[in-house]
This record gives sequence, C-alpha cells and structure tokens, in this order.
Amino acid sequence: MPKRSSSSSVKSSSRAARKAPLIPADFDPDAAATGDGLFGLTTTAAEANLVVIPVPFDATTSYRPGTASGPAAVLEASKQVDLEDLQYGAIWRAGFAMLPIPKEIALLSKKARAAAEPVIEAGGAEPGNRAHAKALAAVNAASEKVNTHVAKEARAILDRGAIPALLGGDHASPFGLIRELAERHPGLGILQIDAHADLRDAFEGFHYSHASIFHNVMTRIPKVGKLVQVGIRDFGSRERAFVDQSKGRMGGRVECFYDQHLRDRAFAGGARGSWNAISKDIVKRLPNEVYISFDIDGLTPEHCPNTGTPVPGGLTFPEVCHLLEVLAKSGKRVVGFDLCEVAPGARGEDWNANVGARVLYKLLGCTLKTQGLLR
Ligand SMILES: [Mn+2]
Repeated sequence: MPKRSSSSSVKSSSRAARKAPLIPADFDPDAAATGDGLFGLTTTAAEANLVVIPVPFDATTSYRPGTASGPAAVLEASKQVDLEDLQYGAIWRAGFAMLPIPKEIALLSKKARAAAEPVIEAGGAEPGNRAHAKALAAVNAASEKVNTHVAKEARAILDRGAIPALLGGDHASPFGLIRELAERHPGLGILQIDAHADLRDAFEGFHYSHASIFHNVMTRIPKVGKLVQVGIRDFGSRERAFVDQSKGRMGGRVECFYDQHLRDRAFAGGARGSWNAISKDIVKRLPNEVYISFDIDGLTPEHCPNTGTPVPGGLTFPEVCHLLEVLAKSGKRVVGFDLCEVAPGARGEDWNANVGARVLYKLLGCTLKTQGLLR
C-alpha cells in the first residue's frame, strides 16, 4: 500500500518553478506505483512545474450526482497507469503533482447538493416558491465559495511560475481558474471537449451550474478571446443561438464543431474527412495561448457510463489523443487545463476513473510538451 506523506502546500514554497524537480534516483517508472501522488509519483506540489487543483464539488449535476468523488477516484486509478507514453514519452519526469483534496469543499458540496436536490427534482426553481429561492441562494453562495477557492489556489500556483490545472468535480468547477488565466493571458482561447454546449444562462436557477460554465465564461470574462467547442451533441435553442450570434466577425468568438457535423464530414470521405484534417482545422481556430476544458462526457458513453449526463455519440479515446497531439505540435502553448465530470459508479466501479486517469495523463503530456518541459 502506498504510504501517506504529509500534505504539501504551494504557498509555503520558496523554490523557483521550472527547475527539474527531484525524482528519486532509484525511481523505476516500470515498477508498481509506490508513491502517494498522482500516477504514484512523489513530486510535491511545492516543487512541481504543473500543479493540479482537485475540486470535489457537484452541487448541480442534473441527471446523477457523483462527480464530487472524481478527484479521489482518478488519483487512485492513476496509480495503475503505465508511465511510458507512446505520444509524449516520459511525461512523469516533467514534474507534476496534485494538491491535497480539500475536505471543506467536499463538505460544502454535500450541503449544497442537499439544498439543490428539491429544486432539481422539481425541474428547476419555481417562481414565487420561497423554499426554492432559499435553496438557490445557498447553492449560488456555495458555488461562489468554490470559485474563490479555485482562484486563490490558481493565483498561488501562477505566482511562483508553475502551470495550473484542475480536476473536478462538475463542469462548474474551473470558473475561477479560467478567470485567473485570462487575466494573465488576455485573448486566451479555450478548447472545450464536451457533449453539452454548457452555454445556458443560469440552468434551473443556479447561476454557476455545470450547464452554464461557458455562458458565464463568455459573458463575465471578456479577456477570453475565443471558445472552440468540439463533440457537442446536446444543447438548447438559446445555446445554439448564442453560438450563431457570435459568427460574423472573424469566424465568431464562439465556434462549435458539433459532433454530428464532424461525423458527416468523415462520412463524406476524402482528405477533408480524415480525423487528422479535422483536428488541424479545430486547432487552427485557436489563438496562440490555449486552455483545454475537458468534460469526460465529450467521449462516447462507454468511456464514461457513470458521468453526470451521458449522451450517445461522441469522440473515441484515440481521436482525442490525436487531436491533443496535433495541438501539442502546432506551436501553440497550453497554459492550463481542466478535466471534469469523471464519476465512479455507485458501487465503486472504477472504469470511469480509469479512463479519466488516462485522459489526464494525455492532457499533462500535451500541456507539458507545449511548455517545453518534456525532453
Ligand atoms: Mn460540460
């Protein structure tokens, strides 16, 4: 069994980032995981070049809760992943770590979830319903707390020159991280891989719903220059209009590669229909500085049967790996990422977490490669 080491804090670090972190000289990447950290490594958050912020929060998941246990499940599953990577080589050497999973956020999630439940069951807050109004206020306040927590951790990581990433939690989790990154990288582009557009204005009355994340990002963070959506196959008429209305000038601030359109292009065949050509087109729409927001339900449902809101269709694992590699080789720089909506099954089935851990390793590889941190 891996030993639990004392938790480390980014804030206490006085070491400069971007130095090669210490991997023990006798560390064998092919041996069974013995370390306590992500992928069984021992790199501490204080010395890491890239730090993952875990967010065990899922107050508003509509279909089925469980993504709050995502960070713990992915951490556990990551220890089973082989460390040599065909696309990126020895990702493990580059130095990454995850902060301890914050118990106070997990508790906040439980309380907010309990408050949200009656509203979700009613299909949204009823106008004039006082109990619903009170529940909404409680959930919205909890979400604000999560945003503040995430922004604070992100600032600490960025202030010492390291790269921030996030492991959710539901898809509302990364708002604070995106806000901090856009502040430091005006014009930042977001590559969103997702089944849902997540462009709803205050879904069911919750301001920071998982279904509203990119409505919030695009309306409240003007420094985000571009949103490129991939794999989308579930959206409302107003969400579609939100995308359409952004067209016109320079291709629009929001561009959506709907899942069906990607398939249609492949079905039509020819060079244009190849996934390589499609991947290049997607990457071309992004500015030079990129944030990746990866909702696990962007993959086909057999990759994530327990996620909050699964939808048929979607990307396969090799398609996503190829898209990320095209991005990694494009000369653009990934300045941060999130992975959200990973949920273990009710009986502890670990398939979702297994897929999540493998996606996480690819996201790490892609990001670290574009930052020149892989040799
Ligand atoms: Mn989403």
